[in-house]
Amino acid sequence: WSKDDVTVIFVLGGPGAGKGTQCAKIVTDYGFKHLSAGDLLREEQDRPGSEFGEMIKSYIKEGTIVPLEVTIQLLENAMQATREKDNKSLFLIDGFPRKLDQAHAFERTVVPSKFTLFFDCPEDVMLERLLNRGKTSGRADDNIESIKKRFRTFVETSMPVVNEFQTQDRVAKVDATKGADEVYEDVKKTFKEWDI
Ligand code: UP5
Ligand code: MG
Repeated sequence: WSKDDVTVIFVLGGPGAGKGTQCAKIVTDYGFKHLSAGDLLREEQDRPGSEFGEMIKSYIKEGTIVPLEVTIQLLENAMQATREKDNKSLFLIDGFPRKLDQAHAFERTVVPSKFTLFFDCPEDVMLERLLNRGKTSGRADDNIESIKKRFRTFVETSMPVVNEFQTQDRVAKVDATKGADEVYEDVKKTFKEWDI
């Protein structure tokens, strides 16, 4: 497939900012395919026979970033499968890129993103959401120790990605502290501004 007929929007924001929640809403209204890098990594971790299972597990628990080759390959495979099956060319890439090397590699070797939808949320709000979700999510990283590590990685490793895109005027920032429906109203406004 040609890069020219693919639209990619990166969806970034801290752990628990509401990326997955908002992506689900966008999908129902705009016909995007939602690809969560975290979900793809968790699937790969649980896939019998995966050579990366143990490695992914430890990175996720420690809240650190899995080496880019693995994540980019999973994303590319999922994009390819979507193209073949659904003939879709609009992708929301959720929770990626969260390190500068990933951002550069993806935009060079796969396709440049149109812009980044960034959900801005303070840590106290994210913490409350994650602890609450942790009661039922079964996610190995929804506990206080892992959450603190995820916050730290976000600030030190992932915010530089947002800041770099910002210098290129390719970030749309949305306040993620309000209720999910109110946040989504702002997402819709943003999409209009970006001709989506
Ligand atoms: N909620 C959502 N919106 C709300 C709102 N407006 N008001 C009140 N409550 C709201 O939401 C989290 C919780 O908050 C839910 O209970 C929801 O109902 C509620 P969710 O939409 O799930 O937030 P999200 O931002 O998607 O949070 P998530 O925990 O998925 O974010 P992370 O970025 O931490 O997780 P992800 O799955 O992307 O990554 C996990 C790990 O995978 C990373 O830590 C890393 O180790 C690894 N990873 C990589 O190594 N490389 C990658 O490229 C990607 C991931
Ligand atoms: Mg998520």
